[in-house]
Amino acid sequence: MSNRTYSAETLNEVLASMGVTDQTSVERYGSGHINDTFKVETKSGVRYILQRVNTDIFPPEMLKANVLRVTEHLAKKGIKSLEVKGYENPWRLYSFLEGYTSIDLVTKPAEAELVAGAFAKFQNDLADLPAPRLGEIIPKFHNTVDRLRLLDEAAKADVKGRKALVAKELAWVDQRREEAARIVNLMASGDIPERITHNDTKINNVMLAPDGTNVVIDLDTTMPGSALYDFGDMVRTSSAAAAEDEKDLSKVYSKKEYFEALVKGYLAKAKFLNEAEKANLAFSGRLITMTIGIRFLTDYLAGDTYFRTAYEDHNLVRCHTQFKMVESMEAQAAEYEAIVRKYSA
Ligand code: ADP
Ligand code: GN1
Ligand code: MG
Repeated sequence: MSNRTYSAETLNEVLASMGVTDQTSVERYGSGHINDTFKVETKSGVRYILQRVNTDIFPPEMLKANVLRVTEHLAKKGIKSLEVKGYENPWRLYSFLEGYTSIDLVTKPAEAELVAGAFAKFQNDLADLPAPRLGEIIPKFHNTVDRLRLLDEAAKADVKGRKALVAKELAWVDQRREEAARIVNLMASGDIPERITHNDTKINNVMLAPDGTNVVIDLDTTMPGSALYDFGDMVRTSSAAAAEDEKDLSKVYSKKEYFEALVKGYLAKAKFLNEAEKANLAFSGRLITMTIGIRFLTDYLAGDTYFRTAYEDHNLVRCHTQFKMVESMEAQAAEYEAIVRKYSA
């Protein structure tokens, strides 16, 4: 996705429509791949996060309804969450979470434990959200079978003539197709229940404060899903030894001590998990990491229309890191399963 630019006039008009007129600066912020995020400073010292939702990806009205329901539910329970100050589609304004920071990479096991606990608590806090069912913002979001279908379509269409460049990557995927349906099938059979899940449990979607408190942000994909999707994406991002777009693959692997901290932090708070969910925790890390890698590869083949990229091969670089992470998890599968058993006992 190309970076959209907005004139100062547009940004000022948007802010005025949400009651903010004393801004001193409005600057691009964060490292998300989808929305356009800005930090707003004002004369009074009050700060905001202004976001333009990517409407090519999100159905804006459903998204607004979901975000308002989730934030209001959490607020009612006295749980600190994003505070919506204005929402005029496709723009919205949040209070800036003062004193909190987000990180892109775990550097100590305690951070992984904290993040896993934060997402477990988030799932628990939303378990009693009154009916109706939350809108399914992006259907089949983590459905690996469907992601494979989309990869096959993109390879067939080959709009950028890049298929020949990724023969090795496509063969890598082919060797792993068999396991793609496992979670989808367990959900269809009812062995794994549908829950309200976050679905984008990247480490930078938890804001951390020095006193150990945290706030789960980026609620755009909070919708019905599987707890395993959330845990799997935590393993992808919070057990990683290097950034999602690290080019030196010798630096990319899944760190066992971070994985253990994730399991410990998650199981300490996710008391609601059933046996089938627990039995697939380690597997979910491999599956979701492969799935996100498939999505990067698909976007590379499709001409980089979905994820924001900073250079020509960015999506392919991201695909390589994901596949390397999967290989690392595969190599440690027996140890990872043993860790899950240790904390499930
Ligand atoms: P994206 O969907 O593009 O990932 P996010 O909602 O995660 O967008 O926001 C991007 C980044 O902006 C976050 O990782 C975080 O660092 C920062 N951010 C988002 N909301 C807030 C907030 N309310 N207060 C402070 N920082 C925020
Ligand atoms: C996107 O918006 P952001 O950067 O938090 C994507 C996730 C991917 C992630 C990969 C709506 O998340 O699914 O896992 O990039 N979000 C959407 O870094 O597709
Ligand atoms: Mg984000």
